Amino acid sequence: MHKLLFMSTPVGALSSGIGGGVELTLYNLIQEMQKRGYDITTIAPKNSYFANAKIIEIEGSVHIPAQTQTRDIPTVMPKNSVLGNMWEYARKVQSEYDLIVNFAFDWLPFYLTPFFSTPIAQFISMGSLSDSLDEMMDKIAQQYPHNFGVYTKSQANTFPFSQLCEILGSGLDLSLYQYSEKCEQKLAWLGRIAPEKALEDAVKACDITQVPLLIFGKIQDEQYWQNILTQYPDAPIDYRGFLSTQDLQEELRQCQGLLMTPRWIEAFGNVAIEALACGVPVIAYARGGPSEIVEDGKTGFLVTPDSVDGLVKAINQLSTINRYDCRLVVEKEYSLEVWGDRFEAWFKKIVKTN
Ligand code: HBI
Repeated sequence: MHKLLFMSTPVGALSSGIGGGVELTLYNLIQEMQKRGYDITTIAPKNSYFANAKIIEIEGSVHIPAQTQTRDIPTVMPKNSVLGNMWEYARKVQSEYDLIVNFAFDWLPFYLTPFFSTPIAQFISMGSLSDSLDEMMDKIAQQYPHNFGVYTKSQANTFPFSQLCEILGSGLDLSLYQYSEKCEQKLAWLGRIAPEKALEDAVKACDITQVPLLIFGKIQDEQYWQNILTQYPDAPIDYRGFLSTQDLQEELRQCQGLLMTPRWIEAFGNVAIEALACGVPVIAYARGGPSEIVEDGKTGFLVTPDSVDGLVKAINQLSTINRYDCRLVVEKEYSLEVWGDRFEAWFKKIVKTN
């Protein structure tokens, strides 16, 4: 196994921030596998860009983000779908590759899998969101029982084929994140600004405690963002924008804590390990990926889901956390090397068994 073809998400161009956590996962995996001598090519929508990566840009209409739809929505294919165009190209070049890795959370790639001769590893970037997609994923998982990889057990448990999922966790290039012992009296919130991330809870908690809140990330839902500003006109918030990792960690590491308020089952929560890598404790709702990352009382606090009072209580206990413990846990469990080993072993198992 030497040449790998990565198939990106169709929701937007890589590095636009629309792709959320899967963009960071894709970027880190490309870097780590190239370091191990693999030849990686990525197929992605037009205007995608990653440093130090081979990207084939494909024209076409981007797809609706699945998490904005309800469970019963039929699968929708836009005119001139970029996803259709990406997979048409992949079919033509597949014989040049030892393995294809799908990162799209969409019906089409799963449907096409049995029509491909090159093995396809399916990396699932979210928890279950749609009945028609669950049905198609389950059908393919039964046919290719080794080929489904996820971030966490709680994410796997949202699918009917949970027992078949390879739990891969996540990883970070720790050299990009500088540990900071000291911090100022301010909190951070980091992620796509969209309803499923429930930023409003973090803003409300900071309105109550009057601790300043730095907000980082792409505004994916403008109306949702405006509603928050209208609802909490006096909250001490400062929108910092969608920053590069370098600029983000410079500001993040000065914070007393990160607030994670996912309304949905967060598949992993890369932002949690980004904060911990800087020595910043994480206060998170006890659901999904973050509940498997944060050690309550040691590297942050796990709070009753959707309880703003719980957030407020935890904010007042942040000074009891030893910030260096946060950095240590990331070095031990979430380095690129440890994570790369898990992915490489999974890829080898798929090539061997397909
Ligand atoms: N929605 N339709 C669709 N397809 C994706 O690949 C997709 C998505 N929503 C979000 C998403 N991928 C990634 O941002 C995940 O990391 C959340």
